[in-house]
Amino acid sequence: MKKLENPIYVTQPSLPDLQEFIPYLEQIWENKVLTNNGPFHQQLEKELAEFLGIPYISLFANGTLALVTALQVLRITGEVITTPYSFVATTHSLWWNNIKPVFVDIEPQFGNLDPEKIEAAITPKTTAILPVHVYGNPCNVKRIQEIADIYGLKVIYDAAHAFGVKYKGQSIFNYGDLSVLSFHATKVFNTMEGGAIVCHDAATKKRIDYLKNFGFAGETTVMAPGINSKMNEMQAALGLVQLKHYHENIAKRKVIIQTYREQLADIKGISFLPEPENTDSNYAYFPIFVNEKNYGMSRDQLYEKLKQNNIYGRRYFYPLISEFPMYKGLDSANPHNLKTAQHIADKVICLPIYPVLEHFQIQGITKIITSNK
Ligand code: T4K
Repeated sequence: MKKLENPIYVTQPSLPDLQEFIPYLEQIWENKVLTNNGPFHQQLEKELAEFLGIPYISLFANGTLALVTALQVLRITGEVITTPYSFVATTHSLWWNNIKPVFVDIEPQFGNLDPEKIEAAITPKTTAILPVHVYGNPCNVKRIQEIADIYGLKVIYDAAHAFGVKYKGQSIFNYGDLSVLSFHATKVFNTMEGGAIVCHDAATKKRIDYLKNFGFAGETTVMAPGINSKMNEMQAALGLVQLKHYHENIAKRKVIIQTYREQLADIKGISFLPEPENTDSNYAYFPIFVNEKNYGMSRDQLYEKLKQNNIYGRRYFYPLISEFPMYKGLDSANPHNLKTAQHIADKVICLPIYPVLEHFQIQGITKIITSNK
């Protein structure tokens, strides 16, 4: 087996051949439109809507600003029910809107918000639910919508991990009132930094576009204190090229995950998530869960051992967001309220996964995990 000489990180951004990107750059230099709904921006919105099978999409500079804006689009206030098992940006978007996060525990199968625990957390101040399709695995969208309908709540999905995912034959972004995407370097589809909001009607799309451009609704009309969160032309151009390679990249990811699943299948104390039903996955992440008693080594010991061998997995999502100082004081951050989330967060390591990860590298990673002494 070839030695793992170079560090292997949890991910490596996919980039097209530079030569493929140069003509786009030349065009930007030629026409001098760098941002503000330029031609590549318009083209990428059009191509993404077709590619994903969604009615309307609005591009953003990054996923966090898209989340912050999505809450403003629907005028969300008061309290929002959300998950502690996510990247911190999910809850920060509430903080930036002066909204109180109310953490609800996750379900043990996929680590998504547990719909059966939502109702108990609803108060007269609750206006919305902000679940996350963690690792790109669909939330229980049907049950969440039922609860939202009964209580008159909006649903905004943090779909940062879920680019390209289909559930029951259609884009996962077609569920809920809005879905928020991230095109960060570490995502399956990247524009270096980038993001988007998916919505279902033209009027909402218009409002989103105003809000991401300072609130301008015309040369001299400002309809709200919007922000500047526009995607620029370089990002949009990169997105157009990336899209051409999306399917081949996902196919490679699929093979890598199949290999991990096969090679780690019978390791006592190591488990992983099942394949979600009725879902076309994007194979974005490969989390494993370490049961210290059965495996004979703690999650952190394995994490360190991998690092000593030049393998840099990540503990997504540890610590829970509810453990960070700015949220820890909330009633809903009480660990007794979040037992499943804590349990999963204490066991998880996301293993490296990216299209050019080579077979010998996967074997090297799994060999370290299987020889746990
Ligand atoms: N909601 C959810 C559920 C999210 O997961 C995220 C972002 C957001 C919202 C917010 O979306 P954005 O505003 O980011 O669009 C990373 C990403 O920075 C973050 O985008 C992502 N989630 C999160 C899950 O992971 P870190 O702190 O782990 O990133 P970093 O820089 O340590 O990168 C991980 C590894 O990737 C590095 O060790 C090496 C490799 N890498 C990374 C970058 C940035 C590269 O090889 N090249 C690169 O350019 O947060």
